[in-house]
Amino acid sequence: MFLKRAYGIVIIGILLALVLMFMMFGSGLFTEMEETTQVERENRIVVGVSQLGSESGFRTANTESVQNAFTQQNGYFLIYNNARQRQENQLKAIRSFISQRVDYIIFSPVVETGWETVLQEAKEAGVPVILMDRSVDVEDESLYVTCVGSNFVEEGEKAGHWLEKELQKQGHTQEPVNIVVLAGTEGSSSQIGRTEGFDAVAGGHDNWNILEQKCAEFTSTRGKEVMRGFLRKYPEIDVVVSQNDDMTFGAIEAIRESGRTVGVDGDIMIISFDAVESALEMVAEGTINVDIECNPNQGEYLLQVIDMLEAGEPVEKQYYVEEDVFTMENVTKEVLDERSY
Ligand code: GZL
Repeated sequence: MFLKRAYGIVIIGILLALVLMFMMFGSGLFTEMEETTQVERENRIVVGVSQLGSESGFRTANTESVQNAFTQQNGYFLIYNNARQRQENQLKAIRSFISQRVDYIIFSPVVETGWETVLQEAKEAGVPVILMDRSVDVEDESLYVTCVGSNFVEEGEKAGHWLEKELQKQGHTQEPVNIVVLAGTEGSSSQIGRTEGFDAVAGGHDNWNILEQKCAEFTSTRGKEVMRGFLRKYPEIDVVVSQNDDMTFGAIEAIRESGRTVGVDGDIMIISFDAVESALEMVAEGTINVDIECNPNQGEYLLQVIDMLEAGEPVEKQYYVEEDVFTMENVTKEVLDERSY
């Protein structure tokens, strides 16, 4: 009995000693970490990045290009947040960056609207905001310094012009052309721009019937589900316009499950956007007819912009990244070997 009591006293003594040690050093440990972080931050340009999510191959490459640019070796301290496709998470992240007094905020807005208040807060706090990939719809354009991204209307027009040429080549200029559209995230500048651009071209062709445009959230799962619905609803589909490769992958699965074929020699033509490597392989084999590139490698462009701002040089309101259009004719082995995304 005595031994049990002694054992208990020893255990309690050890626990008390541990608690005491933690109180003495534990906080010091955290203070030390904070101080280290503070020291690290002081010597570098601090950039808060709010990425909208990780929904697609494009997004993964876009995130990698930013993380590869804003490195310690390049003199940066990167604070990164993934908003998982939710605007409220981006708003929280931006407010957190403001409270952490970062030097710059970079974000890819999941949708175009709803940013005025938080951008006004950043402006009042003196934190410059740079848009990446997508843009915002605000009255006061002084709320952001610049946007580095794609010309989505031009991308949509490229898709339309390719279809014009293809149908002319096939002598298919009078008969009805039945088109369905898998749209990206409703209200995103990529969905708005690509739709506007393609519709502008389609409006010049009375025989083009856009049967339906439906949101499939830029993901392959939703792309497959929405395409299945289109196939059930429309017996005659000639063209699928899919606003990103991930939705295209899902749509092709659904079309093949229905017993129909796709691509250059298939029942249904496939027009896609992004041109990630795995999609270009499908272009090369004739499964996807054309892929309109959307270049995710924006990190280097963003670095140059911040270098200019740091040097007090003026910057443009909009920078467009270079982009191409891929068909079987120009997806060579070299293109695939050199592809970084
Ligand atoms: C376009 C980008 C789009 C891509 C999709 O710049 O915003 O979002 O086309 C991604 O793959 O989800």
